[in-house]
Amino acid sequence: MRTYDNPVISGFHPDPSVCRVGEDHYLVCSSFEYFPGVPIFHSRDLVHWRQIGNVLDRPSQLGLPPDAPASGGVYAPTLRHHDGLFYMITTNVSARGNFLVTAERPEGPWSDPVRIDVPGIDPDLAWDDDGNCWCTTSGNQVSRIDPLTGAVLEGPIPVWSGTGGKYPEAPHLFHIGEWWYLLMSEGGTERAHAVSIARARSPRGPYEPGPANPILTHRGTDRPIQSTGHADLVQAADGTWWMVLLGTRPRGHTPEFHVLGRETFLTPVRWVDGWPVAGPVEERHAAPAAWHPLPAESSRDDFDGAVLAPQWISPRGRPDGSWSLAERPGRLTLHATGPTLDRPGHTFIGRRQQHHDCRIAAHLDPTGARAGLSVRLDEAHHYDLEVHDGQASVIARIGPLRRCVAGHPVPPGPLTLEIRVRTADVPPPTVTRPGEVDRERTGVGGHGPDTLAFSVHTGDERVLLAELDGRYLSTEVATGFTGRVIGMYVTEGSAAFDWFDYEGTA
Ligand code: 6LW
Repeated sequence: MRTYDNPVISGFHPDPSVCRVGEDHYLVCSSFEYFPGVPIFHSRDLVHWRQIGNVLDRPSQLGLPPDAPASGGVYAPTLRHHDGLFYMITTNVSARGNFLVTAERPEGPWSDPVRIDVPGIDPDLAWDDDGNCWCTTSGNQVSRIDPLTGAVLEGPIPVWSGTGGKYPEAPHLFHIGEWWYLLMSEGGTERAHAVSIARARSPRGPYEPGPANPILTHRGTDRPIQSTGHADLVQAADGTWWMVLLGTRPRGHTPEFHVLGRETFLTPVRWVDGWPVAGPVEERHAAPAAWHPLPAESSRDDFDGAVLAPQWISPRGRPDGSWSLAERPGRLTLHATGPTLDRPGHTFIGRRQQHHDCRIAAHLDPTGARAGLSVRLDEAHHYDLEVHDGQASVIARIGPLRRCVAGHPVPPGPLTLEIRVRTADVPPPTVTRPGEVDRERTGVGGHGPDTLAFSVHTGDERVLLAELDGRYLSTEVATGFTGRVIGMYVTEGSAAFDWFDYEGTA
């Protein structure tokens, strides 16, 4: 039997919403304070996904204030296709509230935003047979809107409060046969997260709760996938039904830490007596019929293209003048815009950490700059491997504490920086010449979820500067809705990155 492994989109990719057009599926996720916003993926089989762009790729569409807090910005989106047009509706909690954009092609270009003045977050769109557009938001409030002008024509009508869990949210309304099904989540996005359902003959209600709510939850279990919820439904071209949802994979000693953010999982759905039944979500399931593997993508970006690949993101924006692929062709040149990674406004271009075990390396010319690689949860939680003035340093920022934990002289000119992330039970790497690693001081060897090892290559030599406990770059410590992002930065002068390599192991 052919199987697939969960998550189907790993790393910080929460709040998935999916739609199908013919044989093609498209999926979007939340992006919070990062630019560009709302990554969009394509798949033929719901298992293998390729990012084809970002829906909100113009600063004017995104409207992120420069001081938007971490985990502010763009919350859960819904993606739908209706009458030849793609619709993506979401909430910018830091600026404009609920809005939608449309496109003829999922790759874009997407329109300018149309504001929808409905209360709540997690907006959903559904159409009835008369062409009315129904927008449902958290608290399960249903409004009839004009999606082209944003006018609210009726409502909001509060239709169902769920089964009693906190935060009834993530509603999605589906017209299936004679029924309108309201799929929603409750219990909060943490370990008690659950998916429940109700149905009615009309979007306005009255709604009858499902007989087996919650229809999916992992609360109180020792399953490796936790916090399952915020789900969306899709029917594949062969008639089978599937659910995409978010979940986490905590690691380490109690209370356990998740470091990759909330990820996107896929699970089959059965219909029993007119109600969908889903879960539990396994690490491995029988695959959908339309098996369609993708060609392997290179893990290395040589910065040879004219545009940045869609996985590269920056906190709050990427101002013109702060970066260039043209200035030194074949290199990504970064110019400092802020003096510290500890506050918004700095120059950082990174990608999501998508594997518990991975190796990240970058080759840069730091001459005259203060630049390096950083693993970040937010401005108050990051580990940096930095080069400045003939010295490579490892800096840990954990909440209010900032400390340089290691330093090593480096010769002038280009060099390679390397970060290895390993789940905690994997033995440390062997190095050509160990630097000074003070395990007591850095906390490695405890019960954290993983270990981050920071090295610098000069010529043939690799010098390990420090190993740090990964728990301080987890959501349980930092709080919030995002996950680890690893990237290149400069906080003084300008630095040119020749390549960036991300290699994940299962
Ligand atoms: C999102 C809410 C949730 O808006 O977390 O897990 C919030 N669900 O539905 C942020 O992702």
